[in-house]
Amino acid sequence: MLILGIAGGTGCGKTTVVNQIVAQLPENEVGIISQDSYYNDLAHLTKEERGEINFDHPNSIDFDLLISHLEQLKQGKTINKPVYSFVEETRLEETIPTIPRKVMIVEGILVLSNPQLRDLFDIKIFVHADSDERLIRRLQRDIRERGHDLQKVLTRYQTAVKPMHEQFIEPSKEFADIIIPNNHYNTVAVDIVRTIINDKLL
Ligand code: UZR
Ligand code: MG
Repeated sequence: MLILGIAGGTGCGKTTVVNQIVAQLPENEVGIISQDSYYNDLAHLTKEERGEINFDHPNSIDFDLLISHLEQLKQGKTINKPVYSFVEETRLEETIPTIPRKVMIVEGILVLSNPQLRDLFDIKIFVHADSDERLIRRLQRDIRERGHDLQKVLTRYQTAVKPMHEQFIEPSKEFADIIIPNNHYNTVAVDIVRTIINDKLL
């Protein structure tokens, strides 16, 4: 199994990069695990209480579960991946059975910040986009897809997203093997990563 870790700040284009890499590979050879699925279970809190949570701090992620799932996949076992709802801001009851694939991609803002998780990656990638570019993308996405309003997105950006980015995400860049410049969609970089994967698959 080849495990890729893909990190980068909110709105840097991680999801797009992952989708582009995957699109060119044989469907049954790749699996994707998103850090977003592993937010702590907050079912015991009210919606108001959940609104107070700092979702950009490493403590908001169940890294133990993510690491144990990855280890099980490495051993050839199927895992039950949790499902997180961004609208409800909590983990749902259902899980998704996820089988091990030759290539597993783990993506999320903080996946290079956790030493134990980082150790499981064969290739570590950091996707870079400037913060103004990322804020624009974040605004568009959260309003369109995650049911937030302009004021909520901006307040969260100032109080949590930006400070946590500076404290935990940006410093994790130094652990990357490859840094992808992604202010504009970067086809060449995606081709390079895909070539590396194909090379390892053979
Ligand atoms: P990406 N996030 C939410 O907006 N709502 C939640 O319920 C849980 C997380 C955000 C989180 C982080 N921060 O910045 C972002 N907040 O999802 C990470 N607030 O996702 O890498 O796709 O931007
Ligand atoms: Mg994403």
